[in-house]
Parts: sequence; structure tokens; C-alpha cells
Amino acid sequence: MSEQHPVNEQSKDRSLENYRVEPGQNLTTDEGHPLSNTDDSLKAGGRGPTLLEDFHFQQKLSAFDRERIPERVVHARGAGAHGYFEPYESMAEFTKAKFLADPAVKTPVFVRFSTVGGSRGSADAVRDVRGFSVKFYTEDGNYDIVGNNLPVFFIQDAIKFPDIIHAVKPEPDNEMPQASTAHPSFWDFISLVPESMHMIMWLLSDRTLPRNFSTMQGFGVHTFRWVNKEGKSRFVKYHWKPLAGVHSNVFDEAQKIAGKDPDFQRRTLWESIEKGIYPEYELGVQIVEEEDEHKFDFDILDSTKIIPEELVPVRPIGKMVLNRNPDNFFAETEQVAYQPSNVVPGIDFSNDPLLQGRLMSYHDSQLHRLGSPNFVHLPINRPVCPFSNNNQDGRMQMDIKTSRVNYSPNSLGGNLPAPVAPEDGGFTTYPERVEGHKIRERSPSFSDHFSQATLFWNSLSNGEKDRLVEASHFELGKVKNKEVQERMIDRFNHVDHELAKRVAIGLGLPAPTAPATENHGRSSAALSQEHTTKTAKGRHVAILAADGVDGAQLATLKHALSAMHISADIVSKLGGTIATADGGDSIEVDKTFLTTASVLYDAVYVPGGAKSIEALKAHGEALTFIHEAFKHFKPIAGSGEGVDLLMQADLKGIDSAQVNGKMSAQLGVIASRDVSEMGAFATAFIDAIKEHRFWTRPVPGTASVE
Ligand code: HDD
Repeated sequence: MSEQHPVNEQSKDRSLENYRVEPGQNLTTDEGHPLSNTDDSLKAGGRGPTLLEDFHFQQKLSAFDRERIPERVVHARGAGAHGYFEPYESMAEFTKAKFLADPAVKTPVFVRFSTVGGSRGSADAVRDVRGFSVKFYTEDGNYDIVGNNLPVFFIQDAIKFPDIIHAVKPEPDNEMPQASTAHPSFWDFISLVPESMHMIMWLLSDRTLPRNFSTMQGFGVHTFRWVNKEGKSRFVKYHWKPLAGVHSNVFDEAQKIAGKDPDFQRRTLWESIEKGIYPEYELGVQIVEEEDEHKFDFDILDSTKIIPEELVPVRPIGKMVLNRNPDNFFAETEQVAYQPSNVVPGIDFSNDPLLQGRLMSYHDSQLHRLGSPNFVHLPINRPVCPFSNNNQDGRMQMDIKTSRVNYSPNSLGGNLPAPVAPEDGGFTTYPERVEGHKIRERSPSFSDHFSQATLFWNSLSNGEKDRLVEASHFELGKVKNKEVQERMIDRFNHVDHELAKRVAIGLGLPAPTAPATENHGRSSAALSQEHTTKTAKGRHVAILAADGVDGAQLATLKHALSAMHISADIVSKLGGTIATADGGDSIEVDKTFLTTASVLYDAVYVPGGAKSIEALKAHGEALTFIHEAFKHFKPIAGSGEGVDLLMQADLKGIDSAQVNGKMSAQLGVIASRDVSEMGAFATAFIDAIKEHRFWTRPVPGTASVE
């Protein structure tokens, strides 16, 4: 019989507890020798050479010399968090995976979000795919969903992975550019590999500029299998939907964030958990009966395809909450080792050739970067259930196995550890029948590369389309090779003729005269971010103020924001405190115009107070702050004399006559000179914050405004 090992939300935290180390009282060597001096090396005389016998110096330096391990060959830059997953209802009808069987059981998880192309020290906010990896510590061992924030991939077969990654990474001669796809070798490859076109449409869209990790979707990408107790198998695709909605930066903003705060997404994740505003995601599945495998006009084993939600709805099955920051970045976030091959009974693979290759590559990658098969002994990777087998020795073996028996079968050790029979829960591979010739060939069912790229394009709002076209002008504008640019225009012409013409115009190249493929006209509402959840929880507002600010207005707004779990920083010219107009308590300044920037906030508020507004008007940075927020489509609010600062900023499309009357709300700019209705003003501002961005604003320099 298999043993039962109940798991709860605390199981992983408790297992990590055994490894946490507090600083000790005494400074010692690694072997515990007390040390009296760590500031001077042992020398032959005060000005003499250092002596070889200085064991403390040797150990300190050689430990330091070996601090770095190879960074991940992709997804090197990342941030992690602990949390839990709880199912809404039992999924036992579909899978025998125990962690999905009981809504009362919270399974601990460790999640790592990442960018793909940049190195470990690169900026967070760059245009890139984001990794979305989840390790579930279940009673049947670790289960990893190693996904991305896009539902499809560049290539169909894992043997092309080194090629796409070589093409996307900095070019080999000069190692440029860092964390960017905007370079010739990437687009050369893409223009020659048409299966990448669907992914390219997603790559050029707002999806690759997520505002935060908490505002992006996650996808398992491949089709997987679920198998129930009766041995019935179904195909499954995974979707993570953020409860905070799916929201993005604009490109200009993302580029500025990368300079102002390269750690922006890592920091926001960390700080929101510290504040108790926990990122939450709903897990959903699309389930396809085995007999329906061939009923679609694409192959469900092809990772460049989605299953449109109109064809197979996403069924929400549970929720994940990230509620604890790691104690140590290296020990947890860097050493965590995800592997798509980590599955539990009830979950199995499909024959997707991209997935099949991944089943080998991740283990190999962990062996290389962590240095030994014993990486599973590292605290973050250890399962929360017992594990036992006859693997032995190797570098950094952590366990002291006490049995003389290390083989199977055996009689000297009672034939332990013994295999677990399938009926008692032992893993069995789904006995799918397969036959075929050994061939290096792509299935003909994988050959339509454009229909779903067109579906994606058709599903975008006009603003999303404008920004996608702009992204293509930026990316291909950096490719000073006409042949590659022309090949890409031809590829776009297979997706949509208008799109191809618009790309060509921006590059200054001849536009195609007729479509290469007629647009099929189909769309899917789920593909546009415009239809996402609207909530203000977790947003971050800048309040611009100086000495003489109206304390009552400020207090009302701050109170209303915090009631909605929106945090706010007082931003002023100098640090320290500012005095309120009514002589009340002085107010702590959180950031100065030098230590922060408009791009780091989701919205801006300017409270009244004549003296405060005069000071802000005299300080150019306050106006820049508002201009940038406006340019990036963010909600902006001013009350009392605060309206004067908004007027001085001369925001395009905002009717000043209307603003000077009672409260007005135009294109996400909320203004009210009348401060008798601060409650209604706060509500209007919070409603605007829920919208996240006001895309219809006429912002000069964007594709929609000439
Ligand atoms: Fe991969 C890391 C996601 C295809 C080979 N991949 C890695 C990570 C994520 C993904 C999120 C970071 C894991 C972490 O946080 O530690 N990869 C994907 C997705 C893919 C995909 C969603 C397509 C559906 N990957 C893919 C292929 C191969 C790899 C086809 C190779 C055949 N991926 C790797 C790797 C990495 C990796 C080289 C680098 C570090 C690591 O595994 O742990 O093995």
C-alpha cells in the first residue's frame, strides 16, 4: 500500500524551516573555528607578503571566487514567491491528481516569473515574453507547470530551440543588444520560419509589456493529458488568469522604467506581498475528449496554436495566492529547478514535439547549472513528501542513507523501497497506442502558419492594432537589412493585407498591392486585453504635493484609496516632511522627483492648497510628471487649486472651460475645483484607476494621432 502524506498550506514552509540559518554570535570559519580578525590578512611583517598558511583568508576568498553559478541559458532574469493553490471543486472525474481532488486542501507552491532573453542583471520592463513557472509541492511529489504569459510558442519542434534562442540572444560578435528582439539576427530567423508568425503577433502586442507579474496571464502552452481513476484520458490546456486583470505598459513607458527602476517588476511583486496585497490567479482548463482530438482545423499537438475559447471554454478550477517572499534569493529563486517532466499520477504528456524535447532539456539544464543530480536535495526543490530510491552518491550528496542495500530487487533489505502498485497510486504512463515509421518530418497537420495569426490580429481593438504596428516599426526599423524587412512584410501580408501595408509604410518600403492570403474575418474576444477584469486593488498612485497642501483633501483621498487597497506615495521636491495649509500634522514625503518617476505609478493626484500648487508650478518636474502620465494614458486627478496645475500642463483633448466648472471627468482626467464633494471626486478617480488606461486619449506621437 502507498503511504498517505497529508499536505497543507504550511508543508513547504515547515520543510524549509529545517534549513534556515540565523547569524550566529561568534564569527567562525566554515568549520567553526572562532576568528579574532577578518580585516587583515596574515603577513610576514606589516608591509610584507601574505602567508600561504592563512587558512581564513584562503577560505574567505575561495568561497567568494565560487559564488556564481551559470545563469539559466534562457529565463535568466526572474523573481520568485511562495504561496498556495486551492481547487474550487474536486476534479476527480477527470484526473486522479490528488492535489486537484479536495477543495479543503491547500497545496504549497513556489512560483518564478522571468523574462526570456536578457541576462540575470537585465532590466525587468523590456519587451519580452514572461516565464510563468509553478511548482506544486503535492503529497505525490512535485508537479511543475513551466509556462509563459503567451499561449503559443515560436517553433513546433524542440530541435529548433537552440536556433531560435541563438537568434534572439545578443549577437555573437559584439554581444548586443541586451534583452531585446530588435536586431537583425532575430528577424532574419523569424522571416525564414513562418511557423513563428502567430507567436510574433503576440510578441509585437501589448502582451510582452506586462505592467506587473500580477497583471499578466499564464499558459501551459502545450496540450497535456489528464487521466482519471478508471484510466480514461482527456487532453488539457492550462490557463492562469490574474484576478487583477491583464494590463500592460506602453512601450515608451517600459523603456523609461527599464532605466528608472530596472527591478520594477521584481520590486512590485516583493512590495505588494509585503503590503499584504497578494497576487492572485485563477487556474482554468480547457478539456478536450480524446475522441475529439481531430475535430479542429489545427492540430492540438502543435504549440503554435491555441484552442479558441469559443470552441472550448476555459473552466475555472482553482485559485493560486502568492503570499510569502523568499528568505534568500539565491537559495530559493536561483536554485529552484523546474522541469516539465515533473508530473504526478493523473497527469501525463501529449506527443507535442515541443513538449517531448522539453522533457529532456530541463533536467539536463539543471545538471549543468546546479552541478549534480543531487540538486533535488536543495531545500527549495525537495518534495514535501518522503522520497526514497536507490540513486546514490554524486557531488554534494546531502542524505546519509543507512541501509547496506542500494539495488532492486533485494532480499537483504526486505525489498525496500518497493514499487507502488498502480491501484495503490504508483505512477503509470497512459498506455497510448503509437506506431509509425522512423522519420524526420513535420506532420502535414502542422502546416497552417497564418490562420491563427490572423485570428489574433482581427481580435484586437484599434488601439491594440496601432501599438502592434508601432512595435513592428521599432523592431524592424532596427534591422538595417532590406531583404529581411521585405520578407517580413510578405509574412505580414499572409496575416492581413492592411497590416502589411502599414508595416511597409513605417519602414519606407513599397507596400504589397494585393493580399497574399485573404483574411478569414474570424475573431475571438478572449484575445484582446480590452475585455479584461477591471479592478483598482493593488494599484499605486503618486500624490504631488509641497508645503501648504490642503490637508483635508489629501486625507480624504488617501483614506478612500487605502480602503480600496490602492497604495499612495507623497512625491515632493525635497525629502523630509511638508506642512499642511491648516497647520495640522506635517506629512512625511515618501519620494522626491529625483528618487522616483511618473512611469513607476499607475495614476497621479494633485491635491489643492494655493502655496503647494505655486511651488509645484515653479518646479518643472511636477509638470513633466503629469505630462508623462497623460502620454501613457493614466488616470490623473486634481482637486481645488490642484486643477490649476493640470491646466498649466495643457492636456490635449481636455476642455478647460468644462474643467473650470463643477467636477469633470474627461478621458481619465478628473478635475474638481469644488471641494465640497470630495467623496464623489474620490469615487470618480477610483473608477478611472480601475480602467487602468484611457486609450482613446489623443496622445501626439502615437500611431492614431498624426
Ligand atoms: Fe523553456 C527555462 C518556459 C520551450 C528549454 N522555459 C524555462 C523557463 C520557463 C520556460 C518559464 C524558466 C524556468 C524557471 O523559472 O526556472 N520553455 C518555456 C515554454 C516553452 C519552452 C512555455 C514552450 C512552450 N524550453 C522550451 C524548449 C526547450 C526549453 C522547446 C528545449 C528543448 N527552458 C529550457 C531550458 C531552461 C528553460 C534550457 C533554461 C533554464 C532551465 O530550463 O531551467 O532547459
